[in-house]
Amino acid sequence: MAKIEPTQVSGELSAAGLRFGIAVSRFNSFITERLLAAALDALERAGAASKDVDVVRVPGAFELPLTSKKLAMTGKYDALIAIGCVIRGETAHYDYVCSETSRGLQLAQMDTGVPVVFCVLTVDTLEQGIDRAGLKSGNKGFEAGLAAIEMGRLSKKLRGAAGAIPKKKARRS
Ligand code: INI
Repeated sequence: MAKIEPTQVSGELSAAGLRFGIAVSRFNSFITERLLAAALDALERAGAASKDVDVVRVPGAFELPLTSKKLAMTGKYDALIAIGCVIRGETAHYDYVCSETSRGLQLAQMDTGVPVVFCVLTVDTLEQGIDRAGLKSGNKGFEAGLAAIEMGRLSKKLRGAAGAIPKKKARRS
């Protein structure tokens, strides 16, 4: 059995003092507004203040990456949440919107260093979307809120460079 005791680093689920930006797609708003409500609920329960949360609406999921990147570049936010819902249709449109949205959101966080939580449902039917926005499968918006808090806290810690990670006292042998 290994005796090594690594330093453990993670982000606490406390939102007090953290600033959040949320980009929400108006396309399929029946779903996205429910995801948004649950994300806000998570932030509020964890102590976020109204003044520290901004909500920006965009036409569709495809517009989430650019908007998230612009929000990240303001330097105002500890974490962002991108909320959308793409429902498969009869053409390949769904595939383009899904792949470019996920790729763009990943690029936005990698380019800026600001965590961007992926809260874009990619579903085959409206029913699958509803299930994930407060029915059978819980609410992915709430999960996204928690992920944003954890990543916002973690990023703050890691940004603080070496001093942010607690040093263990050397054990006397
Ligand atoms: N946008 C969505 O957010 N969800 C969809 O299901 C969707 N479908 O199916 O077309 C969708 N399309 C619009 C797209 O995101 C852009 O807003 C549009 O192409 C303008 O750039």
